[in-house]
Amino acid sequence: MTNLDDLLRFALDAAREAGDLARRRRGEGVQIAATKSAAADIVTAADREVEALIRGRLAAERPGDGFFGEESGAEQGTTGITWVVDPIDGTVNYAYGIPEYAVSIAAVEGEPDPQHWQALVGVVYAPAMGELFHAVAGGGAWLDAGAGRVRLAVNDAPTEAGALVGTGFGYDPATHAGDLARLGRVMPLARDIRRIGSAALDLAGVAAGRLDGYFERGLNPWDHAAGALMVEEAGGVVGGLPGQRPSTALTIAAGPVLFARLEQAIDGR
Ligand code: LIP
Repeated sequence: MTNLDDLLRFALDAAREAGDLARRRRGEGVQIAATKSAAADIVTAADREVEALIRGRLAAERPGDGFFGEESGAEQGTTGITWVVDPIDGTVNYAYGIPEYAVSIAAVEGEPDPQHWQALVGVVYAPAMGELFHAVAGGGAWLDAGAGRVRLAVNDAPTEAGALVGTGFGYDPATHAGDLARLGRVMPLARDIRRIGSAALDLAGVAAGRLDGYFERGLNPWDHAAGALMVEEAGGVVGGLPGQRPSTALTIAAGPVLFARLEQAIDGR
């Protein structure tokens, strides 16, 4: 039987150490190490160093677990647990000195595929903002900030003004027309939108009630693995294409009432 407390303890400790490393490297100056899917899709030396730190801790403390990370790929484990890691989510924010970036770490059980896995714990740590979001399956979603710990809950009471909706756009300019058309279908539901630049913090924001909802096309599993659990543990709903879980095709997160409205608007039905 997997001990959820052990998983959470590892995730919190690793996220704190990794996030503090990212913040130190940011202060020393960011080095762009490479680009990936498009010219705007950058990876910094810190992304790689932070992921290596997390993998090193896993190898030492949980050697049988699997790994699925943005920068160093996937490695099958023997325990049925896989760690899904985005070392610095919001990499462009990080490169520009915008504080909305986060280390995202999730432990999932079963096949390491978002359509099939069961998320057990999720941690999203924003070191520049001193905010540590965390959730355990069946144990709620929480924010540790300053000296306090508060339980998180999604907003699910739509107001006459409309919903505050987070979203994002892909790195590939060829995808922007479709993303903007999708946003155009959502705007009648919205009082305004926020483009925060980190899916993990968008999802944590929905869980915390800072956003009423969020949607984005083009996310990778490491972008949403931890934040999706937080939204669900905060009383929200997370999905993708109709009847599906989050995927690269689409991620939607909101309270139940707004989720249904967002799903319908995005699908254009
Ligand atoms: C980012 C996401 C963001 C999305 C960006 C990018 P990264 O992840 O967090 O929501 O709009 O295109 O995918 O690349 O910073 O890990």
